[in-house]
Amino acid sequence: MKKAEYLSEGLGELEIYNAVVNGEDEVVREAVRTALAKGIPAGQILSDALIPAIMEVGRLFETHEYYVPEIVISAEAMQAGMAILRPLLCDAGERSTGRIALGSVEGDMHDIGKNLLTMMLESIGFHVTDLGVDVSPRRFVQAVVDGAQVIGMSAMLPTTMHNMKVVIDAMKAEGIRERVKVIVGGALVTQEFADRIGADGYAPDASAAVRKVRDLLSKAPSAHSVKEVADFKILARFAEA
Ligand code: B12
Repeated sequence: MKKAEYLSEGLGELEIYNAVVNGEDEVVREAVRTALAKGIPAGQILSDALIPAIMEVGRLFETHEYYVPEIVISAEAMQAGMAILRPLLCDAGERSTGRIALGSVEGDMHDIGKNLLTMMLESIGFHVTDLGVDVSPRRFVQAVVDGAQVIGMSAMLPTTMHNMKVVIDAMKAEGIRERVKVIVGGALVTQEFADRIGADGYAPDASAAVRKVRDLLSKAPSAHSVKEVADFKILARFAEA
C-alpha cells in the first residue's frame, strides 16, 4: 500500500486513511470519532484522510492490485466515515434558498463524488435533493418541475456519460430547459463535453462545483448569496493541491 506519509499518526488521520484503503468500516467509524474528539475539524478529516484514501483505492484498481470487491468494501468504509461527518459539515448557520437536485445518471452506481458534492452544498446552506444513483431522465425532469433551480448530474463511466445529454434533451422536449441551470461532473467529464451536450456548467471537483453552482445561481433571477464555512475552505485547499 502507498503510504500517506504526510498524514499525522497521532491525530488519527493515517489510521482513517489505512482503514478506508483496507475496507475496515468499523475501524473507520472508531478512528473518525477519535479524531473528532481530538479536535480535528470534520472538513480536514474528509480532505486529508477519506478522500486521499479513496483516490489510493482507485490507483490500486488501475494497477490491478485491487478488484471490484475490494473497491466496494473500501467505498463502504469511506461512506461510513462520511456518514459521521455529514451532520457536522452540514451544520450551516445561514440558509440559502438555492434549490439543487443531484443524481448519478441512469446506469451509473458511483455516488461517492456526488455525495461529497451534496455535503458541501448543504454545508453552505443550499437546499439539496439527492436523487440517488441510476436516476432516470424522467426523474431529473420531475425534479425541475418540483422547483430545482440547478440540476447536477454525475457520471463516472464512458457508457453512462451520454445519458447526461439524454436528460437535457428530455428537458427540452418537456419545454422546461430554460427554467433550470444544468451542471455536470464526474471522472471523465470535461468542459468540452459539457459544452457539447449543452450543459450550463462543469466542474472537476466538489469545491469547484460549489463555486460554479453559486455562479450559476447568481445569474438566476431568484439567486441568493451564501456564506462560506471553514470546512469548505479546507476542501478547496485539497482540491487545489
Ligand atoms: C469506488 C469506485 C467504484 C465503486 C462505487 C461505489 C460508490 N458507492 O460510489 C463500485 C465498486 C460500485 C464501482 C463499480 C464500477 N466501476 Co468504479 N470506480 C470507483 C473508483 C475506485 C473511485 C470513484 C470515487 O469514488 N472517487 C472519489 C470521488 C471523490 O471522486 P469522483 O467520483 O471523481 O468525484 C469528484 C469529481 O468527479 C466531481 N464530481 C463527481 N460528480 C459530480 C457531479 C457534478 C454535477 C459536478 C459538478 C462534479 C462532480 O466532484 C467529485 C468530488 O471532488 C474509481 C477510480 C477513479 N480513479 O475514479 C473507479 C472507476 C470510476 N470505476 C470504473 C469501472 C470500470 C467500474 C465498473 C464498470 C467495474 C466493473 N467491471 O464492474 C463498475 C460500474 C458500476 C456502475 N454501473 O456504475 C472505471 C471507469 C472508467 C472507465 N474507463 O470505464 C474507474 C475510473 C476505475 C478505472 N480506472 O478503471 N466503482
